[in-house]
Amino acid sequence: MRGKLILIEGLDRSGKSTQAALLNQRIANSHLIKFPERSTPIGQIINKYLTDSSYDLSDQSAHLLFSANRWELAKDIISKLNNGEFVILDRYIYSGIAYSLAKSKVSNSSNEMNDYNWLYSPDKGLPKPDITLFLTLDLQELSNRKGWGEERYELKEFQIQVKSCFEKILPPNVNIINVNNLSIEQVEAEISIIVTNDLTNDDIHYFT
Ligand code: NYM
Ligand code: MG
Repeated sequence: MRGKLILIEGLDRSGKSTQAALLNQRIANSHLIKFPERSTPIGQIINKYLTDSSYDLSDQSAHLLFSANRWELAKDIISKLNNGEFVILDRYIYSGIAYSLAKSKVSNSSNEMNDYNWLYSPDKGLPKPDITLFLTLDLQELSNRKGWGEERYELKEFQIQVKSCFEKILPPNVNIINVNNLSIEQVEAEISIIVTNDLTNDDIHYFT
């Protein structure tokens, strides 16, 4: 039986990485992959872009690099799934589309950055998650959360755009969890129910 691909997407400061790590601990035989994966050749460029505000890339280049970073790991993900291992993703193609789309809302950017099909097409062919979760926060709570400001995109005003862009582009079968008033343990329990209810056995799916 192949392993499952489980994606946890969410707003910055929604507790996404904490939950991805907890789920990874709980499932035997699973691997956690966080995107961007900053250690690869392309990941190193992305890391510089995110952490060094004087290192500028065109919006299109940055978008394509985030996708290329997923392609750097695609083979590895597929082979793990075929080996019966679970793979838990912390961010994936929906972050790619939502952040780029949000950029186009806050600046006068080019047509491509506002074009869903253009933004989506480099990710076509990547393995598609069996389960997609999205951790969201109310706008008020988003504004209250601490810890903004270290990296590119970590601005409250920008995050409000990101939230609305995610809401436009998430797939119909996404499991949305509003984490506003929930403890880490409560979110963990909700995720656990969704994941265990959804383990049918079929072939790996791909984005088309
Ligand atoms: N990000 C992440 C993108 O803009 N496009 C993508 O495809 C992905 C995977 O990287 N603010 C952005 C969202 C985050 C930033 O991610 C770094 P993290 O999870 O904070 O390390
Ligand atoms: Mg971050």
